[in-house]
Amino acid sequence: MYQQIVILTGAGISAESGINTFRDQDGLWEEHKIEDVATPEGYARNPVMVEAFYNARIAQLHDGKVTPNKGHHALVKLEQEFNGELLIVTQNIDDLHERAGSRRLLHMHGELFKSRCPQSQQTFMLQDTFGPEHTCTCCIPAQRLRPHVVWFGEIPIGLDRIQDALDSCDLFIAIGTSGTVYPAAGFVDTANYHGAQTIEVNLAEADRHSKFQYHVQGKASQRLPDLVNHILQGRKVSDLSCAVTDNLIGKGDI
Ligand code: BJW
Repeated sequence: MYQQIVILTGAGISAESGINTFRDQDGLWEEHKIEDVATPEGYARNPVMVEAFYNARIAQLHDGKVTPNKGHHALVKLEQEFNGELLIVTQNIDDLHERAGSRRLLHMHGELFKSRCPQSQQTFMLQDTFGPEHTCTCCIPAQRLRPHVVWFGEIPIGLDRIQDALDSCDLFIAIGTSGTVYPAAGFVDTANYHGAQTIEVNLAEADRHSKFQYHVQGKASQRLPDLVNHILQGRKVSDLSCAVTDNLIGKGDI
């Protein structure tokens, strides 16, 4: 039985709820230049365009068709029924984990429904959408509120808490993330270093150079319910046979 689990989620877990990922076909980075919409420099150059990018994503989340999927719900079941420590670290800025019912959750790249004062760093719940009329109540003169998201070159949120959890976890699960963006992409190294079992759930096939010991290929919504049941039965991911293909590290091949 595991004692401490850390789960990292990425855009793939929300894909089946209708939210585009970043780097897959039709992903957000196909239509938008990263340096324009996901850097502080891009925002400084053209705040109106960046706000429009986030306002469109807010509108999508308000669309009644976007709801949490079975992957999000499986993680809620794990949180509610697992007796040990558990932390879900999400790179996603949507609120689908919360809507499903997850509470032990940390948004390391920020939250779409919050804004932040660029001077005091105080956060505010976003009432509506971003725009020049949205100013802070903490400074004189009032500052234009920016999206509460972590852009390239900025320091992610909650790294001390994440580091503590990774240092002592015995299971690390990464779900629906391409592992291209650091520091999140390096969490598996920390977990491996501390002796945790590490497993990835992804639509894509296992990468030959993957750092994960185990790989479950498939849609998060289809694979997570079984994986969660397996863990709640007190079994190790290393016991899985058909559901999990032992990855190269697990086999000692490399
Ligand atoms: C499914 C599925 C289904 C699909 N089921 N799976 C050179 C080397 C190393 C690092 C750097 C470097 N140069 C610069 C850096 C640092 C930089 C970085 O990592 N750059 C890389 C691109 C190289 N990182 C940063 O700048 C970060 N800050 C930082 O490093 O600070 C310094 C510091 C750190 C620590 C201590 C002290 C100092 C900040 C990164 C901020 C990232 N921000 C974004 C935008 C957030 C706001 C927004 O949403 O608009 O975060 S970028 C974007 O990528 C977003 C995501 O959270 C993030 C990760 O994407 P994700 O989730 O992995 O999505 P995809 O699309 O890439 O992958 C989807 C996956 O799902 C795929 O694998 C599919 O197969 C799978 N999938 N459907 C299961 N149904």
